[in-house]
Amino acid sequence: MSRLVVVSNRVADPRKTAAGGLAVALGEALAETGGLWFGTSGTVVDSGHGEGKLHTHRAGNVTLATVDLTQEDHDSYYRGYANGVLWPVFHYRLDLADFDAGHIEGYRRVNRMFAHRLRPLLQPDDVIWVHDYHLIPLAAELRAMGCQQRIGFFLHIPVPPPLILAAIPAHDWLMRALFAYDLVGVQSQADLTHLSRYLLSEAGAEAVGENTFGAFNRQLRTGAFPIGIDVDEFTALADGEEARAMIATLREQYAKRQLLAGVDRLDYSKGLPQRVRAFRTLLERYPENRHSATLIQVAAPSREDVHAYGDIRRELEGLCGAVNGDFGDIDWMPVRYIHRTVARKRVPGLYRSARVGLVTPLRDGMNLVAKEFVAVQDPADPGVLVLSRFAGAAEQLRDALLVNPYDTQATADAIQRALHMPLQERQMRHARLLEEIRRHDVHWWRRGFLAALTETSA
Ligand code: ADQ
Repeated sequence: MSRLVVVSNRVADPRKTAAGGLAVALGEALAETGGLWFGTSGTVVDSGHGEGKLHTHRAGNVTLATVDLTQEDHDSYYRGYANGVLWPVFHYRLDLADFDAGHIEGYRRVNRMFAHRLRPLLQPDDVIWVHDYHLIPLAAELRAMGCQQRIGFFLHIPVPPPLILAAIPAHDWLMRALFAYDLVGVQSQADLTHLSRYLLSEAGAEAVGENTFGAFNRQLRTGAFPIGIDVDEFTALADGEEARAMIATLREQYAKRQLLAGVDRLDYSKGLPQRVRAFRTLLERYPENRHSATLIQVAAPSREDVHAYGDIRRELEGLCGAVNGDFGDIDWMPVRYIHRTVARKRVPGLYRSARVGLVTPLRDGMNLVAKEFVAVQDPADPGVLVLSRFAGAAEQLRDALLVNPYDTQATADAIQRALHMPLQERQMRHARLLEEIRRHDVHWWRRGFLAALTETSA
């Protein structure tokens, strides 16, 4: 059996619970064959002080290999290009992209440096699995150094329509690099359709079979592999001490209220201002919810050195303050906004205490919060998931209340329906959602991807 090599921007020690479901699932796959996980260390060093220095350590039979970045590389590769260009464009936000030419140079340079550091660690029959938009050109760099192993790529974020992708200066270079992979996986059927149309119309590729394309003397297989969660790992967290303490506290403090919960990174793709506006509209149109409905919105600080992230923070704080000022009372605060990462062990407690889970991104590759919310509900008295139709998860979670987050009134109406949904309907919807997330969990995802990658001819 071939050894698995995982490459991602950040590396997590799979044995630590804080690492999360994805790290646990990849860690499991790595441990099956003994493997290597390669990425950045998270340490930023001054130029000339050991940039690209490789650190390795063992975690069981898995080797974690990480490299340091210089401040300049971090600014151009990570902040400038990956998060300042690719993240907004792939989330349909051309208006937020900063196409400064210097960033793409850094992105190329760092991907080349990764390839140089990784190459000596590789064995001839390794299977290499590269993750996400930070590393699109990595396989092309490895191939240029003579690597012939099977290499697969999974994109965690959405694929926009071809003309949006084509607005990226040098998009042809970027997307041509995909042909160095044997398999490219995306989250949803919608993403797969966009990718196929791009390859045919912009990259001059030929369809040579189902979801298989030929160009630049190579064949590329593509597929939709919707990522899931580790349902058992997450429900075990819900039964843990921290989650139970959280449930007890919330139950005591909000005994007479109905809780709505939102848990996100503070990112413009997550639709947070739109969500607070919908909640405001709920209180305006359906006054029976006043003094009762309470939104707890946790927004983890994220990429604060990228300009657009400061703007979204200020907007959100203003909107939450206005709802509390206009509707709150001495004994009731409609919105509790927390700008913090909540410990992973406590998150299930918040989900489980909520009557409604609000997952309303403007665009999202998948959105694991939606699946986590479903996983930890009490089947006898479950909360209701209100889910954006623009999250990849909406293709699978058809029994959620699907909303268009740009439509404030319709979203408020859906929240009203969720808050007042009869028990039987809640149970029925929840049972179907739970079955879906169990059937298509994170283990199913990684097995499916790796099986498809192994089938490709190296
Ligand atoms: P993200 O954009 O980070 O991931 P998501 O899928 O929702 O989004 O995962 C977030 C994870 O972080 C969840 O496990 C959640 O519990 C946790 N989290 C979020 N906010 C938190 C907070 N304030 N405190 C504590 N924990 C918090 C990217 C893509 C997604 C895709 C995933 C996986 O953008 O579309 O689903 O990768 O492929």
